[in-house]
Amino acid sequence: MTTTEQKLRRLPATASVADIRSVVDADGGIVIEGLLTADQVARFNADIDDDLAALAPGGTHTDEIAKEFHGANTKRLTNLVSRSAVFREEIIDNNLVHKLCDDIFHPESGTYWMTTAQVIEIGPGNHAQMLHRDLENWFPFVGMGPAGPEVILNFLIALTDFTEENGATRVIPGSNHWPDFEDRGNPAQTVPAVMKAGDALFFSGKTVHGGGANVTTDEYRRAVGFAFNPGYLVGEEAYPFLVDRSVVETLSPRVQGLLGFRSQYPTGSPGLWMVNYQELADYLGLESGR
Ligand SMILES: O=C(O)CCC(=O)C(=O)O
Ligand SMILES: [Fe+2]
Repeated sequence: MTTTEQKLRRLPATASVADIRSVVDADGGIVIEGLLTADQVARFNADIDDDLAALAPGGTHTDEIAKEFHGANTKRLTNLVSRSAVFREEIIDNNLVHKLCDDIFHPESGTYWMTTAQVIEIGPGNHAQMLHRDLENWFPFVGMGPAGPEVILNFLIALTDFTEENGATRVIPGSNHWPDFEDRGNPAQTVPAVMKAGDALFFSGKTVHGGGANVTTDEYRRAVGFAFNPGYLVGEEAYPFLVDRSVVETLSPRVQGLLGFRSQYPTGSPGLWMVNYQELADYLGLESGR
């Protein structure tokens, strides 16, 4: 069980993968300070400002629970790959992001790709999001508890400073080890991920968390969350139908792979997401990275 009130640990983005990994394995999440530079944050914010302004807050889901999860005064902007060059060329091609995903996913599942990426802007008065584990999207893994494989790794980068008052993400350190993943804990067990813009909360799909309540009258807490699944799971966003070919051709091989423009080779499989048992990127005539 977690010790309540245990603070989230923090390391700079220059820390070793082994050091970051040991904190994530123990606590389920960590704040990585300075994952993005101030310049990257400013350029990414500029890329998405107009699209975000045009978006109305609140979920469009017809399912009431999904709508509640979205947040009444929360904006969620998806398909970021098409919207922002900074996102597709810098943020999801960041070396530390890939080193951490390689380290965690490669031994267990062999491969990973991006399941979703969204800007999440929590506005004044928005209630706290229900506590959850991100692996609940792939239900059978709830029953496997802490012994199950890692099925989602999430990076949530602050694009404005995160304070406890403006809705910093709440996390229950150690909940990645709880024996029963039906147990989502309670708000008193959570701690806020207080961060400067450019810092990232990196956490396991096994860790209980939720967006915090924004109790300010005039502050907007903005983040970009992007998450990865092993290549044997179906992602949340259907990138091959969203991202234009002309954009795909400008991307690095590893980002093409994240977005489903290359085949997946999970451990134990000769390949998934293939064309006639051949590499998808060859079929598409994309330069081969394998
Ligand atoms: O906005 C946040 O702080 C967390 C959002 C989240 O956990 C989710 O949407 O799955
Ligand atoms: Fe979540």
